[in-house]
Amino acid sequence: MNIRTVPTRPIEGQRPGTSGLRKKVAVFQTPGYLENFVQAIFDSLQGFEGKALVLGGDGRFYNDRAIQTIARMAAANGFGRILIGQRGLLSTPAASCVIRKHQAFGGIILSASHNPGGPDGDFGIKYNTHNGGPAPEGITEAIFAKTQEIDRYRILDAPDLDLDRLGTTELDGTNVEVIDPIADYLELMQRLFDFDRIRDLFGSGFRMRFDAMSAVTGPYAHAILERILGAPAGTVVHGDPKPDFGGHHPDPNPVYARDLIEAMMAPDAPDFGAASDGDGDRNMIVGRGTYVTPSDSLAVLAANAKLAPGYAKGLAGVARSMPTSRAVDRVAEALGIACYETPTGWKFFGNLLDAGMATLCGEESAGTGSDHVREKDGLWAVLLWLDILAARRAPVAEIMRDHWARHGRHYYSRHDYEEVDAEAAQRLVRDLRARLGGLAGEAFGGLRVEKADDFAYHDPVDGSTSEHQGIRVLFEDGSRIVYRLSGTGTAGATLRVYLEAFEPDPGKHAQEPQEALRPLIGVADAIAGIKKRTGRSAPSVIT
Ligand code: VG1
Ligand code: CO
Repeated sequence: MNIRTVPTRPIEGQRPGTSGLRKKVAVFQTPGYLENFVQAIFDSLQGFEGKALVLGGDGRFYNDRAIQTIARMAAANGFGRILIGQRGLLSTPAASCVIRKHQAFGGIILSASHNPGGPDGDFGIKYNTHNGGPAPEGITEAIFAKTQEIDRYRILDAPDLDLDRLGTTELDGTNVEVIDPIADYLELMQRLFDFDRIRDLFGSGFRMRFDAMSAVTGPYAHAILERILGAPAGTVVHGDPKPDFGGHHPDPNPVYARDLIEAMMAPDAPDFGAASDGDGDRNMIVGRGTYVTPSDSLAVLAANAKLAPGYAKGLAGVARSMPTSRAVDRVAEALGIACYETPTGWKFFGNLLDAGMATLCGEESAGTGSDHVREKDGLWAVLLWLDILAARRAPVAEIMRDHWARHGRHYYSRHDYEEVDAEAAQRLVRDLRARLGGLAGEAFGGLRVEKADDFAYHDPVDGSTSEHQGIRVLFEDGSRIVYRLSGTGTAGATLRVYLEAFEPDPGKHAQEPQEALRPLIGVADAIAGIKKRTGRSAPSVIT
């Protein structure tokens, strides 16, 4: 077959964000856009000749075309094996699992995760390294540098691969293996959790609703929850992956997964509800009549992990992204284990997991995971919850009340101002940064600032430093406001404001979070001038 070297020129704006390169589908469809970025990935790597590459995505629009192109380029660049999920599908955590299990050199995951799909939606691509985790900043910056000097890419002239049929074919000396996207992942889950106990739970009449949001987790959830764990058919809803996610915004939060929230708040609600995002790495947990915030979920999982066989020996440590509430910190303290605070984005957990310093990690954006893979893992979090529920046989609401009574409650909410004017958003953050030195000691509506800073992370494993990771304002009463700009959007800027207030008194644990946080919400605007600067009277999404 024929390897073609195609001349090209650098394309602006190919810098990966919080989690890979994300752009509108139309941008990815412009000639050379995908090819340039993929070649830049390969150009920034060394020693992959003859080795394996894992390739798969969340099935969104353009997934199928991109896979064909990337496979031809990987073969032309000298990979020895390419492992592709059947029909081009691999959830992000399953891709991480496959990379690790088959000791691949790395993997390319096609997803814009929680961003909408379809021809007018978003597309994304990211590179994961040998440990199965998202490439750290050093590599993503090297990829970006290569995109700025690229002058050719290599691709094979070959007909399309048949991705529907399992098995191995050859592409000009490279073995292409179309693999079952579920098998390796399922095997791993069976090692971590007590499947018999969960089967008994379902057998006892326990009812669940899992909303796959027409995204990649559907086939995994059908197989694991319904076929293997014996949950009744119909437990999984929106279980067919669709290129446009059936018009859903595949972000599992109370706003975009409203259906599920309504079902869980109804008088005949199931015992347990959950949802996952476009690429299957996020999770939302809901009990009957009870929404569990991701930060609380992380804390509860950390406190109860020992009940699951995979974690029976206890946790080495826990880690959370900086804006995530400090509920898990209290659990770590009670357990006598370390708690690490990292910048937003799963790539920062990789070193801690590899070094055995943390076992469980989580983010307020509905990402939870452990050292079983190097990505956050939506279905894993749901299975860990199920295993805990099967062991404790208590309703979710009771588990939450117990948890707060023991550790105190962290009222928490995130307010997003989506697609605001990028210049105005950047100015807001710049101006805040300039005032940081003088904020300590100032009082806003009765709340006195104890400390304010621009979060910088010093990785305890590799010694690297990542600066400007979000502005923190800490108050004397233990409450906190964090401001940061999203790194995953594709239009304008998204300002995220994270609000947290601690309440130790069990007599005050039944408040509605927006009510409990009302004073802090006012202070957040008073400090940063959000309404005036963004021209928005209210956030676009409150979670
Ligand atoms: C968001 C979340 C962050 C998460 C990232 C990728 O980033 O806040 O916690 O790791 O998305 O998640 P940002 O920069 O927009 O705040 V996923 O499920 O979209 O890969
Ligand atoms: Co995701």
